[in-house]
Amino acid sequence: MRRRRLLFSLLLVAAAGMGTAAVPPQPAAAPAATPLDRVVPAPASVVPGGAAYTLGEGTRIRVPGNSGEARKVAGYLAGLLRPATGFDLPVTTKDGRDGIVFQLGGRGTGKLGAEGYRLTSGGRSVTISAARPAGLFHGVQTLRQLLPASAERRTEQRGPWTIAGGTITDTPRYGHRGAMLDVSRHFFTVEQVKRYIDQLSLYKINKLHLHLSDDQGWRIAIKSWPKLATYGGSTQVGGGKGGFYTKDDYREIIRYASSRYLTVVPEIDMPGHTNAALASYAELNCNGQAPPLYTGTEVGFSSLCVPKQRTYDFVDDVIRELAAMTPGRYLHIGGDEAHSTSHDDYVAFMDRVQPVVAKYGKTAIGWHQLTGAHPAKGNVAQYWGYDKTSAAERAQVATAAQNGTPVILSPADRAYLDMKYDKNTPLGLSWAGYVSVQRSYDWDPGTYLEGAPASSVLGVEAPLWAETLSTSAHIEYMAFPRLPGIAELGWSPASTHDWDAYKKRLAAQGPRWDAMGIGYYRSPEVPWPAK
Ligand code: TNX
Repeated sequence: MRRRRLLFSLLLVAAAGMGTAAVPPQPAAAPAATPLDRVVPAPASVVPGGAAYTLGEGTRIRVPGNSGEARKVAGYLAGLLRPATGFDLPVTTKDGRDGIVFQLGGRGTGKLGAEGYRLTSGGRSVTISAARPAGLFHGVQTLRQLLPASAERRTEQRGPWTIAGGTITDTPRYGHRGAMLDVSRHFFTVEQVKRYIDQLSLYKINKLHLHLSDDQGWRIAIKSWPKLATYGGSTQVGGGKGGFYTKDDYREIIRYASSRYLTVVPEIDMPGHTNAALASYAELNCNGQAPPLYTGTEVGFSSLCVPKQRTYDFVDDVIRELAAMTPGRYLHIGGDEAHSTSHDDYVAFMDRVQPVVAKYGKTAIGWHQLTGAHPAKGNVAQYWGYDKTSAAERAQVATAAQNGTPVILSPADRAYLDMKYDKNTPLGLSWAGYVSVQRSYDWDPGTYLEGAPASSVLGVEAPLWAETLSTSAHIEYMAFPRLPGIAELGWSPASTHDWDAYKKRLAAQGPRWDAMGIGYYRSPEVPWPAK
């Protein structure tokens, strides 16, 4: 690093000679450190106080003990902070009381569970303790937000890199904090998915649901039915060239997600939303004729052929191959908007498909229409109703929840990131109404679905459907600033819920997104600092 410092000074001299500043002028007084509670999602407990800690040229990241995983998280943190600070930030297994200290296991960490952490900052060190590596990782996300936003830039910035003194003790409200990306309506590359994964992990999201098949495209290679991907994946909404993930691509997404402590939940939507599959194999159609590929945005016109045995050969092969590639416990089988499948056929289909998921060792998640069939024990319903969803339909989901079906909440008029913010939003849809930032944040997952016991709620998920979205910039404009609100509903205790306080914490994220190159929607509901 010394060499880089020297180079940096030379550049400064050179720049001074040209009459331009290489770095912004130093503010008269260093800005106050970020208060410990200005974090999204809100931590469960914050006790501020004591001296602040400032990172310096000699700061080390200490990972005593021999956990390779903890060392990886430390290396990840060093990689995040080196560019802006210009510090070496070596990761060492040497014990010591100064620097950034990771403590895995040990005294007092038992209560932190699988994902919780404690962050203690003061004087000569900031310590992150956790029972499990996921907790260290989430603690790192908090640490990032306590540093100045410029820490997120990829070029050297001026400090100071000060973290306020005190202790945060933090564990999640729910174990399931998801985001869904629709890669079917428009295909997103592995690189684009990784970029979104990095953004999700900032807010402690721990599930990435990939909507891998729909009418417009089949996006995952299946060896026993190769044309699903090569033909069924060859287009997208609007008629672009589409694409699909090879098995290696898919494994790379899973590897990357798990390095950010997210589990991938793959979805094959059935029996509706299957035009891409039906177009690829004539034998899957009741009339034996393959329809053309589809590039529009209508829903509800396609169905697998429920009475045909070949359908179940297909389902078995797809689920077997997908299960073999997927380390997580869940496979999502869709089941929404099967408007071209009769009710009896729908029930018969779900009765045959759920045991296949179980046979390959997985738990099925279905969109909440699954509760109109016979959800198998342990299988999960994902509620995506909205304010116009009938009382009967809500009651059907609530009754299933009372009878033991766990529920993930994705109410479309709250959690759907593809809904327009208001009438002027250039992207997105509005069938569930406009979803402002406040509306997406201001609800309680514990009491939202009347009649569903609070204990049936596994957590929340923010789906992002991609009929109108085809670039990372589109994803980011719709996800930010609403995604952090859904993440907070999943992580933070209900007692922290307060829109007026939340919008100020959210506003402080704006400069971070600017530093990261995330083009968010500057909603007038949020008091963003001036740019
Ligand atoms: C409904 S939500 C759908 C999707 C659409 C989405 C658009 C759900 C389970 N089905 O097919 O993409 O609306 O907002």
